[in-house]
Amino acid sequence: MGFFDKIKEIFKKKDKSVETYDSGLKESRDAFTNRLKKLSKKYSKINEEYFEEIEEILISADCGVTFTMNIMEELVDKAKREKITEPDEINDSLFSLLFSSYLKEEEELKKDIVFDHKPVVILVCGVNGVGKTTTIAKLAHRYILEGKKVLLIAADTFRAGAKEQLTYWSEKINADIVSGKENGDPASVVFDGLQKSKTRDYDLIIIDTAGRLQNKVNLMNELKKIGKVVEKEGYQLDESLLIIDATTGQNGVLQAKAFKEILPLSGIILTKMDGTSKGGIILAIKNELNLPVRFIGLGEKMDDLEVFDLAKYIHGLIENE
Ligand SMILES: Nc1nc2c(ncn2[C@@H]2O[C@H](COP(=O)(O)OP(=O)(O)OP(=O)(O)O)[C@@H](O)[C@H]2O)c(=O)[nH]1
Ligand SMILES: [Mg+2]
Repeated sequence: MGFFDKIKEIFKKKDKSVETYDSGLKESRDAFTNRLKKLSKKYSKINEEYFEEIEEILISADCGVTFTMNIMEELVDKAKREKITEPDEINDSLFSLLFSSYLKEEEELKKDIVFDHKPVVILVCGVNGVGKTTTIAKLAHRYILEGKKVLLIAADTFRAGAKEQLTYWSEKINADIVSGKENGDPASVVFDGLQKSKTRDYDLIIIDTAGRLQNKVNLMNELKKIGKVVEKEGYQLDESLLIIDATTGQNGVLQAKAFKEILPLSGIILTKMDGTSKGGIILAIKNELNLPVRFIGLGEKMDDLEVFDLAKYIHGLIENE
């Protein structure tokens, strides 16, 4: 059984989450798998040009140059070694090379938030407009539906209207919220939030932050100060999650490198996957950052956030071809 068939076999019964992946990955599917399929129809036997076209597809899917070059080398070797000449067979080998080594490794990785104490405290960071506030609302919504009590802290005091945006979502999803004055000290908003939390029994606290990487020193100080307040008040920062907008492609990888220097990250949430054909960013992140993708945003609705699952992701890439 080829790699494509194996993945399809896993998903004979589609649940809602598989459907969200399938519909959110439509653009990536068109740009990646469907292009590969067309390619295999165009050529009757593989040759150097065929490999060049595959390389182009990987690069335009934003898999990253280094990763693409490594994969191409392995693919050419494999074709020679196993005397593969059929385009379809090469495409199948490509998928195996791209994903199968990860599939095993992925199964052991922690993805969802672990609620082994109360409250779990999460800090969310990322540059302007990547989807921090919306994703926080989606995360909160997810756990509120599971019966958890959630507090949101609007520590983005920098951008006008940020507090109102989070307040809007908190009302929609029934989360409590603490916010402060515009241009006030973000750490003191966090302090206020933690005081409130001492009188209530929250399962989860999520802190929204301002995304100004342009001023790295300020941001670093701000995030450090937030971390200190959390500890001083007797809590621990359980997770620091970085939001990356998938439509920014390789630029997102650079942002992650910059944030990694500022604070220890526990993982990445990749947003707006539905609005891009550059699905290969997942592979670039895995290869260059050594940080797990924990959740993936596949649309603008509150339930369009899924725990990242590589097998579902691959299924989304190859479905309906
Ligand atoms: N299509 C799509 N849109 C998304 C997704 N996640 C967020 N968005 C949209 O991205 C836009 C920006 O989202 P915000 O949550 O305001 O981003 P932010 O990082 O908080 O922005 P700042 O606070 O200005 O730094 C909004 O219009 C969201 O609806 C997603 O997974 N898919
Ligand atoms: Mg925001």
